Amino acid sequence: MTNSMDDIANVAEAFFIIGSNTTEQHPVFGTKLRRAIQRRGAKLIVADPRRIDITDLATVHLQQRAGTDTALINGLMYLIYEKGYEDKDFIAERTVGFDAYREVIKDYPPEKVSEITGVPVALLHEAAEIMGTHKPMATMWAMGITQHIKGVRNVMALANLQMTLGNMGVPGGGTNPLRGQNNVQGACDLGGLPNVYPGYQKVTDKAVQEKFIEAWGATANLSVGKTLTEMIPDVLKGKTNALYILGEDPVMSDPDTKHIRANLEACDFVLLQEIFPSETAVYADVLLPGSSFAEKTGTFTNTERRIQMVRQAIQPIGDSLPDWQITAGLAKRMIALQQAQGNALDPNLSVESGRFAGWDYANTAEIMDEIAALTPQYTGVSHERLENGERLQWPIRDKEHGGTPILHVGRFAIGQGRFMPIEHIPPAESPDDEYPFIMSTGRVLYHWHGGQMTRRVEGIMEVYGESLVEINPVDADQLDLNPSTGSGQGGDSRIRISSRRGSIESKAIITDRVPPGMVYTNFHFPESSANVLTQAVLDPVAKIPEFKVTAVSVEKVD
Ligand SMILES: Nc1nc2c(c(=O)[nH]1)N[C@H]1C(S)=C(S)[C@@H](COP(=O)(O)OP(=O)(O)OC[C@H]3O[C@@H](n4cnc5c(=O)[nH]c(N)nc54)[C@H](O)[C@@H]3O)O[C@H]1N2
Ligand SMILES: Nc1nc2c(c(=O)[nH]1)N[C@H]1C(S)=C(S)[C@@H](COP(=O)(O)OP(=O)(O)OC[C@H]3O[C@@H](n4cnc5c(=O)[nH]c(N)nc54)[C@H](O)[C@@H]3O)O[C@H]1N2
Ligand SMILES: [Mo]
Repeated sequence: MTNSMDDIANVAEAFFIIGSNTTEQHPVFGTKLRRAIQRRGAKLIVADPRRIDITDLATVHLQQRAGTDTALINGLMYLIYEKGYEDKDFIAERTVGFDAYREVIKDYPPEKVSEITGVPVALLHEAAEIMGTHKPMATMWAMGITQHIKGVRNVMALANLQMTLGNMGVPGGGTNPLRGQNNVQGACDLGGLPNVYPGYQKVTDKAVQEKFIEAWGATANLSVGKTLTEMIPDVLKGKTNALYILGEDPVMSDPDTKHIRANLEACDFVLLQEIFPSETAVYADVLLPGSSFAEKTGTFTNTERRIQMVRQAIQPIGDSLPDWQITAGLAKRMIALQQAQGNALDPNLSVESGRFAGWDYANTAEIMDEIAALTPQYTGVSHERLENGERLQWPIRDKEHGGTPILHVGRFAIGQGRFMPIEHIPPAESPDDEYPFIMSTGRVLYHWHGGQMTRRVEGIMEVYGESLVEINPVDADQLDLNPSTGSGQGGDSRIRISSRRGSIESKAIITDRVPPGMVYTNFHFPESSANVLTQAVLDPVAKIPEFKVTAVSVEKVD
């Protein structure tokens, strides 16, 4: 997030939530937003194909067809310019690329946008009016707009919107992706991406390479690596021979499960580091027991770039170890093995050669010192400061600096903000005669992804113990599903959902949360996981799969 949860909740005149089920999937922030709307009358615009909980509080709910967000956002900007709501000073002083972008927007008049998105013209006007007259407005999004072949385009379109309105670098504004996992922000910050070292320092940059070769005493890998969505399918292409999987359950979470299983099956060596024997564990040659968050000390970096201390509460269970100790142990053994075989790639690369290359950390505070030394955003961070209760949001320039709650104040990190001309493109699959429904996938409040953790909790299983697929009453009628028998809201109707990749069966929940023609499935239960149906088509830049749009057929199961 460019901004902080508190400045958004306290200052924004309006919120634009697009593609995020904020109250169910981000409940802490969701609660703050709910309060701001109820207590101080902040306006809310929600753009989501489903009627999620927070739409009850919305002034306007734009219920666009899944996969039409770029057209929707461009259409709103068309109207913002028509009414002269743009921030001319901001555009002139802080941005470049305006003219080419402005030309593209002229192609998105409301009638055309309404046809693509299914959103009535009057609602487009109403939303543009709120955006133009309520500043600052904070824009929030999550997987609803990124898990598409045009995920990056959607995000750029939102950046265009916020620059147009001058809502950048101010409290209550900003472009705010709501990060999903507790530490996904931290994992990205520290180099968990294939093209960067810690601190988003490019692997292809010569000066950066030298910095890390020097610090780690190691021969650095100088080329861009592969993303998760490329590594596993590369097994069957003969380009991946071994996988070290750490805290991921790809059999549940990657698109096109059948294909994932075939790749894992064919892989020469699969090493899995887990806290539970997951669905992926059956393919593991070796299973290493990691300790869970409660058994170790370290930090998580949350969605607003805040680095937070997490302290060990209990001793590691059984033979498990904190993940960093397992990884360090593996690294040391591999270095020793290379040396024994006379293959050390670099004379400095030895267990004795010093802390960084030797992996000889005494504790996670020492790891944080190394992070601070090498990662520009984390320069001022130490466990000591966090233990003293300092609330630090990166960038933290030095040991005295108090952190940065809002990014891009006065100027963008890259200098001038760049408008990008973004055209709408359709999703990879659209409904047709054979597969007439759009399936979208995501989460429910009660479960976490593949469900390894939440399906082990009795209380949760009592409330939500099996997969439920949302289907509209109009479609339920046509399929002759019976809402009145059985226990749940969908009665005991079972449906079979099929795509070009496979088929699952699930109980149906009949609800107008989804519009006619759309079903909503989750991937929390192995026996009816959405990913049996999804397709491994990727955004060309981010390589994120199109989890949010799949063409499917739906039948009643007797
Ligand atoms: N309880 C719980 N909370 C979680 C998680 C969990 O597993 N369980 N996972 C965490 C993680 S890692 C993540 S990434 C986040 C995800 O958080 P979110 O992205 O907020 O959640 P999703 O369920 O993926 O669905 C996003 C929303 O996108 C909408 N949507 C579907 N298709 C489209 C479309 O084409 N356009 C638009 N605009 N919207 C669309 C859906 O209706 C849904 O409301 O949640 C985090 N929080
Ligand atoms: N169809 C569809 N698929 C999706 C999505 C979607 O919206 N739709 N969303 C995608 C998104 S945004 C995400 S983030 C992914 C999530 O995909 P995954 O990360 O594969 O899902 P999780 O179930 O969270 O898997 C994490 C595993 O880590 C283990 N674990 C937990 N704590 C620890 C620990 O401290 N150490 C170790 N070693 N292991 C631990 C858990 O037991 C669990 O099995 O799913 C993606 N897949
Ligand atoms: Mo996620």
